[in-house]
Formats: sequence, structure tokens, C-alpha cells
Amino acid sequence: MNDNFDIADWLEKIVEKVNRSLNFSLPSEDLKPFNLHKAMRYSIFAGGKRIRPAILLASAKACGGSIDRALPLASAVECIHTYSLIHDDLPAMDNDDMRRGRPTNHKIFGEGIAILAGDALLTEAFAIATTWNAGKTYTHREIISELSLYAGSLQMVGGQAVDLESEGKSISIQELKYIHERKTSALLCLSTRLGGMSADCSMEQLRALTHFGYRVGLAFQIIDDILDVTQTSDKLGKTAGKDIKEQKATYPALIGIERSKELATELTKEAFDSLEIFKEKGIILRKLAEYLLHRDH
Ligand code: GRG
Repeated sequence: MNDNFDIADWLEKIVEKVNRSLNFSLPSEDLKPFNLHKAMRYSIFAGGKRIRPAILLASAKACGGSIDRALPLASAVECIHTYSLIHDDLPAMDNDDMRRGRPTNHKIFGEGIAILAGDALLTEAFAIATTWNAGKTYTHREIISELSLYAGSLQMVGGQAVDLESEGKSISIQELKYIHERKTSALLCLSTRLGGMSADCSMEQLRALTHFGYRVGLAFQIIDDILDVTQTSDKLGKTAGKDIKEQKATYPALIGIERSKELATELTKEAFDSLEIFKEKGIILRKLAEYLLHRDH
């Protein structure tokens, strides 16, 4: 594998694989309760970029593992991510009408079913993770513990709670970092870690993957904040310009667009440094981080 590695092409193949795996794992729309299963599948197959599964699978490759073996863990993380988006869009949270280029889940299925679809996707994530074939280093107990920690109140849900309570208040850059680390970096760290664990990674590799996931996660959120100001709703597949309208604290609002871009670039460079121990096997992670830094949606 060399520097000409085509990340867009690789991502396209990964999206297909992850979609096949999710289609296999999730209950069919023909099973009762029909509407609930329809709602779960509506958001899962709405065209998400599958960034977290891609990072998980690239982390497995960096540690010499196989994509097919890591796939159930990639699907589990995507279920958690999609649940968080469905719940985030609810009127009680961010109150959004558009996600992944379509009306949000509650706009189609109603708030009650949207809440339940999110609940069921979160639960399904744990069921899918149990179908993973454990190797010689990490057990299901460790995998479940990772999923619970990074998705729970100390990480993703915690970030969302502080974000919710900060609405309409002016917050410091430290507080904004606390929110971003949990709302966004947490699932990216979870992805890198599970990818490594699926491949029996060493402690040193796990530390490097955690460092990489954390930096790329923060950079990802800063870019997300910038795109909210610079792109159209059509391009993003969700309502653009919402952060300014609702006077939300974001990196561009606190430090300006140019400094935010510099910060995302610095974080990505730091993420590259943590890939050194993987030598040429880290190329997909490196290409992914570069791709995410320059993305336009
Ligand atoms: C409701 C428990 C709970 C948590 C919500 C993920 C989240 C926390 C809120 C969604 C809003 C937001 C800005 C989250 C930060 C992470 C982020 C940028 C999500 C969007 O991820 P993409 O761009 O989306 O990978 P796709 O649709 O491509 O999967």
C-alpha cells in the first residue's frame, strides 16, 4: 500500500460492506412492530457517511486485523451514532427538520416512535457486538465495557447534557472543548479502540489509537462547526446556519473561522504523529484524517 492509496474509492467499498452488515443485523420491516422497525431502518439507511465504521475498520487494518472480523463492531458503533442523531433532532433537544438529506425521524414517524427507534438502535448495538468473534486478547466483557463507557453519561450522553444546559449561555473555550470531546471525539475514540481490539492490538497500539481518535474527533467537530457557517443545507443534508441562528457556542463563533481551520489542521497533524508506530499499515487512517479535514459536507 502506498501514498497513492485512493481513500474515496476505499470508503465507497466500506460503505457497501457496512450497509450489507447492518441490513443483515437489523430486524426486518416485515417483523412486528412494523413501524418501529421501519423507523430504525429509515434513519440507518438514510445515507450517512459511515465515518465511524470506516475509522474502526481502518484501525483494525492498522493493527494487522481483518475488516470482515471487525464488521459487527463497526455496525454496532453506527447504530449508536444513528440513535444519537435521531434523539438529537427531537424537539426536546436540537429540534431539527432535516438529517442526512431527508426529513428527520420524528417528522415521519412521530416523536414517540422516533424515541423508541433510537432506544432500539442503542440496544441493538450491544446485541450486534455480541456476534463478534472474540480473539485471544480481548473478551466481549471488555468490548461491552468500551461501548457503555464511550456512549454513556461520562462521554457522549454527558457531552449532550452539558450542551443542552449551555443553550443561551456564553461558555468558555474550555467548556466548549469539554462538550466537543464528549459529543464527537468519544465515538471516534470508541471506533479506533474497538478496531484495534478486534485485531488483538497491544497496549501501546491502543494508546496510539486513542490519541488519534481523540484528535481527529475534535478536528471533525471543528470542521463541522465551520461547515455549518460556510455550506448550504442542500450540501450538508441538514439545516445549515443553525448555530448562528440559535447563538450556539462553536469554535468559529469563539475564535473565528481562520483560527478554527488552523486548529483543525494542527489537531490532524498531531493525529498523524500518533500513527508512527503503525508504519505503512497506518496509511488508511492517515488518508481518512486528511479526507475529513478537507471534507465539504
Ligand atoms: C442524543 C444522546 C444523544 C447524543 C447526541 C451525536 C450527538 C450527541 C448529537 C448530534 C449533533 C452533533 C453536531 C453531533 C456531533 C457529532 C457530529 C458532527 C455528528 C454528525 O456526524 P456525521 O457528519 O453524520 O458523520 P452522518 O449523517 O454522515 O453519519
